[in-house]
Amino acid sequence: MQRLVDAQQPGPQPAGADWYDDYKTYDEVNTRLLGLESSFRDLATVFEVGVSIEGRSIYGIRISSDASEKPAFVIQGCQHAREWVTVMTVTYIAETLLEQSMDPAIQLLLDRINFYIVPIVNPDGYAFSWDVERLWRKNRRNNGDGTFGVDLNRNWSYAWGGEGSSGSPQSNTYRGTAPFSEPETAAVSAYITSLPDVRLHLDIHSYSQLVLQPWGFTLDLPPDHDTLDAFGEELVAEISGVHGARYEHGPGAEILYVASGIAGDWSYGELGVPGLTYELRDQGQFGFLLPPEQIIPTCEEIWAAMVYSGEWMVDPPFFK
Ligand code: 0X9
Ligand code: ZN
Repeated sequence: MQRLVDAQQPGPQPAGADWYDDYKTYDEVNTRLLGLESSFRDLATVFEVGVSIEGRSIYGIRISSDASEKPAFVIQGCQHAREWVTVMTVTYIAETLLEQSMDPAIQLLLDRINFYIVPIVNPDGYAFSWDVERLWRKNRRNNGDGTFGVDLNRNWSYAWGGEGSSGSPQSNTYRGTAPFSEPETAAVSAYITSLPDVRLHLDIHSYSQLVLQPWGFTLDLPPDHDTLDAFGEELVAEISGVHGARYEHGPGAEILYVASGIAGDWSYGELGVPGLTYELRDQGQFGFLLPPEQIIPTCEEIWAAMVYSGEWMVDPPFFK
């Protein structure tokens, strides 16, 4: 609402509105989360999910209108270091929930849902991607053989070790030595497990413009395929309604490739809740090096899907 008012008046933009004009570091994102917490004391709490292998905190922000027990909606970004637009988009979702908390539709979501939002699951990899190697993907585990890194999105416990993951430490899809061998996935999964009534878990990646439903580890269709597929269909429609970007949806194994030990399969297989993997912009023109001008359009289109998801989540056909 505030944005509408501002748009009609000449003068400065709302404080910090240009923050999404360019990518932000690990420290800058954390500072932003803390700023949101102090601007919205009644609605937001920053929490530490755990600590990375190099000792960086993995922060999340809990957003809701009160502290009561409610269905939980978990959104995480940046398991893969080089997927920078996911950090901005996941932070934007948190910020927009707060900024628009007086809008009746958003207020209703905040009354009914506890949002748990973690923009950077892989802080060491993210820092390394800024400081040393822009296209780094994995975490920064020293594998002891001269190679570094475990692919966090092959390290989740459900169907760990299967097709589409590697046992070779030098591989970009190295699964690690055991399920949840990595402090980052161990912490995030333990945190999610500790939450009552989780109903939806989104793992945000880039790029390719996809909404990936279960399963990742097998081409077999999941028991709730029809429900999940109808949900996926609505999500891509919401996304394209904003700026016209075309996303596809379907089971990950079918429309992308088979991958085992991924976050979304864990949520669905272990917790019994929909676990979706998003692949944000673009379709390969710039890939991971998405120009900063596309950050805000990406955030805006994914925001539309989040609002739809919240409404779906509190009364989903999935749970009937
Ligand atoms: O391979 C991955 O971890 C994800 N793609 S990415 O390019 N961001 O690395 C996809 C994970 C989900 N994939 C499937 N279900 N196949
Ligand atoms: Zn990824």
